[in-house]
Amino acid sequence: MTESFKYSGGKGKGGELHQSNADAYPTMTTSQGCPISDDQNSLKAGANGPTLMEDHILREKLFHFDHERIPERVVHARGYGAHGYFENYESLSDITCADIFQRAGEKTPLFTRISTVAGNKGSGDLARDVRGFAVKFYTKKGNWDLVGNNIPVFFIQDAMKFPDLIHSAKAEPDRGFPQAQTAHDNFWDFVSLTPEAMNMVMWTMSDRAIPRSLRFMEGFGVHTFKMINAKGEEKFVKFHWKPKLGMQSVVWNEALKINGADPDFHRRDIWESILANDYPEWELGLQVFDQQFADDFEFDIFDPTKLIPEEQVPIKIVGRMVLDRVVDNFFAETEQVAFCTQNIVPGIDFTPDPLLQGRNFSYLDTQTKRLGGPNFTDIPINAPKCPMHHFQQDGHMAMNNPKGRVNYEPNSWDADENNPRACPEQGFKSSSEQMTGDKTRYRSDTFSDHYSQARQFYLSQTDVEQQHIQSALVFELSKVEKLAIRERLVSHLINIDKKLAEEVATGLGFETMPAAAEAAKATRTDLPVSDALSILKNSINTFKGRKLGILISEGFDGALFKSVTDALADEGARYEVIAADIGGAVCSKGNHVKAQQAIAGGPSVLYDAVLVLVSNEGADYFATVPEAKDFISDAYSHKKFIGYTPQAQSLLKAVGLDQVKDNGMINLDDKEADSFIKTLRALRFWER
Ligand code: HDE
Repeated sequence: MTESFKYSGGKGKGGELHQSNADAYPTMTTSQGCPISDDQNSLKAGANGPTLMEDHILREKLFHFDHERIPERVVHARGYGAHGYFENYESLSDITCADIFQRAGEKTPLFTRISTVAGNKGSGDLARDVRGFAVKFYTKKGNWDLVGNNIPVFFIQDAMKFPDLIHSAKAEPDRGFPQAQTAHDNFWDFVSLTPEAMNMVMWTMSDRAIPRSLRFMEGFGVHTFKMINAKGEEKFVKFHWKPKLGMQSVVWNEALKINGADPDFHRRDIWESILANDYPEWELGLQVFDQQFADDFEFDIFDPTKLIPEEQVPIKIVGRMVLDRVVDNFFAETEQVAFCTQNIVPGIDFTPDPLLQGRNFSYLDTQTKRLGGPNFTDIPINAPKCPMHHFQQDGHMAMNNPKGRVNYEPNSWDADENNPRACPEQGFKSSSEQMTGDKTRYRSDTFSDHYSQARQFYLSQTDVEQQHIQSALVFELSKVEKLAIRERLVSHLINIDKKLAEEVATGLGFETMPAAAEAAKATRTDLPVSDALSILKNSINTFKGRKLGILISEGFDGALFKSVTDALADEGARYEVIAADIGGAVCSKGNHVKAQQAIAGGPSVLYDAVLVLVSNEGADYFATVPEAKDFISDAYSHKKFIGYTPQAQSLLKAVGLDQVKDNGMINLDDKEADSFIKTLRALRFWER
């Protein structure tokens, strides 16, 4: 049955469609509420005459349209947000008096926005990049913004260098490209002259920078913060988000192809999973430590280019974040949300981390520019959900205007809700700290070890992950034109791991190795491997939340289709059907199955694994279709599991895989659907 569309209406003299407010449609008005009689034609002097200035309806419509854009974020322009809640597992009153952590089981509403950093608003989701991971908790004692990344360390140690870092990473200023990628001279020039960036460079060249889904990556607060309890006792804390469905990334060649096939891959995935009630979920973890640990630790805890391995300070899981509601309006919520690192609440405090200190200025400043004035805090997505009472007033777009006469303090007017006073007991108190020292521009020498943790990260990876880092470095540096920059970067790699440096040098076709970069501090070789730093060492063996692509043709095996899709549902996984055309196909039993993709628009890069469910004739046909051949050969080279039945033989032959018998190629004739799905839990067949 075809779906019916409401497009009925009368025709104008030019044949244009005029839809009217019949059938219970509301009346269209101007933004002043004036009803509109004709939304197709402007007011003219005669049918072929010029448009009249008097046409207030046209002028208002164009005026508003002309002002639809606001400046995109200087960084993190491309992002996607959703609503949800934080559920606190147990009272943390021994560590913090932050209201959100006081009561077990309490839920606090929140809004989360995940983003790439370098690309413009319209850039592709699969850029090799850090992901921003920003959460706004609407607590009962004010908004707390935890504005982190999916990588626990940062490129630089001082806010002074942030504009330089970002200028170097974004499109080069003369040519305006490349877009959303660091594979160009300026970025590698800057970082190769900034050795403190090396730890983060290892992370951004790793699979962490190309997540399969925003649901399958960790998040980190990065800086060390403080928590303070009601007695005034202080602890240091680092924040972690652990994805419920484990971590997973794509391979680089796949990322490049996804960006072409579906540049909205990550945002679509969030949208679809929430609408399917398969809610993205993370647990919040804290690394809590004291001054003694800080004094004993190998690095300065205020240096944001360093992390604290989980093996040294275990993570205490304290609650979970569930994203269960998509936005009603992308602009109003995802675009207008204004995260500010300085939005904290009693019980949490800053540390002197020089990056965090700089951010506390920058975010408020940038939001004022982006959203047009100081009243952006009244936009619903930014407004606290707890009572607010203050004497700030007026300014552009003032919407939340206090009543009454009193707008200053001290005053001698009566107590009412428009006459707030400070609360010495429960109000925000900065932790007291003794500070001494000269006023100086000085980088602490406790920040000078640039390579040891980069080495620790690299050595903590599996062989497969190390190879990915090598290839990523070779890929990026191959796009760098200046040989001296390539060499300079390799000279740093020698200080991280000699073998890595040699592999990259070989990949770049160097004839001789450069000398090692001069190190401010020699690389420590005694840091133990940290398994927590690897994605693959932490796989959780599930296909839940993943997607199988099922390629069908006319006459496919309907019974097998049913058993596989039933098993997928039991696993909590989803599937899409890909067919010769979007009409789908009729199975051997005569049942029609709709397709979600035609083969030309549904490449296997969009799926975690594929199943080729075709008849003999279907296989013969697909063997002549280039996209169908890519479907299989890409899945194979991206190390995906490929399920098939013997009928697929001619298609497999067409891509040279008919004789391949590795354990990632699964003949469904020999295997039950359930056990096929169990095999998929490994996510990739890396041995291939
Ligand atoms: Fe940001 N950063 N940043 N940043 N950042 C912004 O704020 C800045 C840094 C991060 O989804 C901007 O609203 C400075 C570290 C996220 O809306 C801006 C420094 C980390 C987001 C800004 C840093 C981040 C931003 C741009 C060095 C991880 C997106 C537009 C001192 C811990 C939030 C805006 C969203 C956004 C400045 C470093 C994360 C310009 C000056 C480190 C997730 O204010």
